[in-house]
Order: sequence, then C-alpha cells, then structure tokens
Amino acid sequence: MESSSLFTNSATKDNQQLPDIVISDLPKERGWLTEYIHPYKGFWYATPVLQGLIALQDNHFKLKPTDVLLASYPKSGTTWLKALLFAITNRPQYDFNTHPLLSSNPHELVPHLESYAFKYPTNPIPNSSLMHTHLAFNSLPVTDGSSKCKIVYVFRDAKDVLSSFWYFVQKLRPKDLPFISLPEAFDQFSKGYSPFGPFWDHVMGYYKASLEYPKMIYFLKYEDLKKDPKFHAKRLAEFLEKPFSLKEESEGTVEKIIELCSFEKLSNLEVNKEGTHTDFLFPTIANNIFFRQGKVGDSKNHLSKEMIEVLDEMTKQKLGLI
Ligand code: PAP
Repeated sequence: MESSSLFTNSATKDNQQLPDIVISDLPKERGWLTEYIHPYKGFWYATPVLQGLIALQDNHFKLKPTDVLLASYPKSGTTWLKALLFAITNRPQYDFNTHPLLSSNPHELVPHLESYAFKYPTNPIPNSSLMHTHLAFNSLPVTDGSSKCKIVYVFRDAKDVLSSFWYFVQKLRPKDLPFISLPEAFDQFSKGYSPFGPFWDHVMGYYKASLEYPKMIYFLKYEDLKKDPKFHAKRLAEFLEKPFSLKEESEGTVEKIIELCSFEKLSNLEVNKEGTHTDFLFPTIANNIFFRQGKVGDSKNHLSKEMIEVLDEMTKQKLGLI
C-alpha cells in the first residue's frame, strides 16, 4: 500500500524537531500485515501507521494529565493489559455481573491511537482517556517527561513475541500478499526490520524512560504479571493513583478483576469466541485471534534451537538484566 506525498507533515509549524515526512520518499521493506514498512526515527512502521502518526503530529497531539496510555510492542500482552487497565480505571462504574468486558472485546473498549488517527485523519485523537499505542517512545509527544499523563508499557520475552506475531500474521495477512515463513519472519525480526521494530530498541526506549520518569511510565513484564497478577494489579492501581481501598480489598475486588481479565475467562466468552470488531486495517477482525495460548515459553514449540539461541543472545546483549 503505497502512499502519496499528500501525507506531508505540517507539524513543523510549531514543532521544529519533527521533520516533514513524505512516505513515498522513504525506503521500504516487506510488511507483515501491509505491503510495506518504512523507517521513521529509528523504527519500522507500516504505511498506514505512519499515516496515522502524521495525522497526530499535524493535529498537535498531546497527552492530557488524565490520560492513561498503554504502550507495547505487538504481541506482548496488549489485550490483557487493555482489559486490566479498563477494569482498574473504571471500577467504580461497573458491576462484575454486567461488566463491559463480558460483552466487548478489550480492543473495542480501548482505542488504538495510531489506528484511530489513520482512520480519522482530520480528527485523529480518540475521545477516551484510556488509549493504546504500538509506537516507539521517541514518537510520542512526552519525551521530555513533563507530561502528567500515565504510560504503562508491557514487555514480553522476544521469542514468545515473535512466535505469537507470526501466528497472528498467518491468520491476518492479506491473501494477495505472498506467504511469510517463520524463518523469514525471524530474519526480519532479528535484524530489526519487523513492524514497529527493532523490538529491543522499542523495549529499551520505554525502559530507559521509565527509569528517568518513574511517575509517568510504569514498565511491566508479561511473565511477572503471569507469576503474580494480584501483586502487579495492585501496583498498577497505585501507579495510576487509584489504589484499591481496604474495603475493595476485603470485598475481593482485586481478585475479581484478575479473574475477569484472565486468559481463561476472556477467551471463553461468547464475544471473544464468535464476535468480530473493526480494526483500522481490517473491516472485520475476529476477536478470537487475540487469544491463542496465553502461556509463557510456548515459543520453544515453534522456534528452532538456532533461532532461540540468537534471540536469547540478542536479548542478553541489548537488554541485559531488564
Ligand atoms: P496485540 O499487540 O496485537 O494487541 P497482544 O494482545 O499483545 O496482541 O498479544 C496476543 C498474545 O497475548 C497472545 O499470545 P500467544 O500467541 O503466545 O498465545 C494471546 O494468547 C495473549 N493473551 C491474550 N489475552 C491474554 C490474557 N488475558 N492473559 C494472558 N495472555 C493473553
């Protein structure tokens, strides 16, 4: 999907650091869900994602102090965190028996920032204080740390991310685009030019920012959340300045939220087994493709020994002890 120079960024009017982007002038590589991805500020973005980013910049997008932004590399736990953040931030409003998560997929309840902006380029900012992005930290209007918004970043093991992403792509890749094998996807991912990649730079950008601006960014590992969801749900609520009260704790609210957002619960709901929603690239997307295994370490059943060694070594070198 090639864009034209119509998508020129005019945000430089009041923000000199943003260069004009003419997508058709940018280099391109094979996309996974779109025909092409292009480099922008050190990361590879699908053509429509860049179009959304440009629309946001053109409209001088800023995060408000009351905004909560979930950020993630794809397949790192987005659906789970969308559910948890929705349930935590909206908990006074909803009863657990009639909760919106019982009848809507988490992706319908928490808008995807750059997708929304791609779809509505003249009015690109979702009307929701809880949003999600796959953009790298350096593309957000918060890099100086002065924003009072809250950002939650979820990080997952590179091997599980790659295998989860590849299975997702098999289900969603448009049929008119050629098949991508797992070794081909591994090659792109490990060399850094997978969609939203390089994966390790994506993680590192948010990790460093979380150390520098701990009140603004909370960095969470999928694997840690799996191990102790109660502890992390409570910490998330504290970070969002909405700690669970003693009354809520005694009523079991934390446990109820964890149960509601669990893989077992969400993946077995009718809406997530049979339902669909509209995504920016796809008019209809089956809700069940966001629920596959929901396990830690499943990639060992899919990746070769060599792939595992390379990805582990890269993670060790690039992320160290994170
Ligand atoms: P996205 O970035 O495209 O929105 P995302 O939700 O991050 O996708 O990734 C989907 C993965 O999260 C799937 O992992 P798998 O392929 O290894 O199984 C999916 O199963 C898993 N997942 C979805 N919901 C949950 C949940 N409630 N708890 C744990 N894992 C989940």
